[in-house]
Amino acid sequence: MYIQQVVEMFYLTLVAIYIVFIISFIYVTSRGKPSKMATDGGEEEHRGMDKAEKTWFAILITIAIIGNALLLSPLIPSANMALWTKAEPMQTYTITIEDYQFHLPEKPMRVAAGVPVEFVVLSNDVTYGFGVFREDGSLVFQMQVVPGYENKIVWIFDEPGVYTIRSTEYSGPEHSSMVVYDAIVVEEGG
Ligand SMILES: [Cu+2]
Repeated sequence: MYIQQVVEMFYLTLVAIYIVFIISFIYVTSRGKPSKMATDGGEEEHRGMDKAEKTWFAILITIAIIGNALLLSPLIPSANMALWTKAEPMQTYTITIEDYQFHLPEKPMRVAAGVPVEFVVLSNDVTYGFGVFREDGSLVFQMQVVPGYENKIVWIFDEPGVYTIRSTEYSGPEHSSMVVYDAIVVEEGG
């Protein structure tokens, strides 16, 4: 479990509790209650919030807005990382593709979970795809690799494991052979 997930879970729990609280407040205050001005019959009910309840309701909504603004604030590290700033890569790997072959700087490329890593992928001939897959074959991410450009992606792996690289764009007759098993090893990290 990484710190960002802990902070997010804490935030979502707070939001859930608050929503339940506001719904209860609305429910309780909207039930009919005997009017204070009830005349001799005493059967008159008045529905909805009275003035003090409306004030409390406005305070609740204000707290929700301010609390939300604070929790998504860039002052909080996880919000900062998730919403406000680009992750600064701690590591960069430059991969070249030529003649339907991936040329990795080292095999496997070792990265730590939870740490931003940058992949720069260059093509010396045609357009390829750079796709990273989990052991079960599901896709983590992919990008197009266009010749003449520095194709870059910054990724934070959240699960340790061994990952496979495949070309995800049809590039020619040898496209289907473009696979590197065990290309990336993600280790338990901070
Ligand atoms: Cu291909």
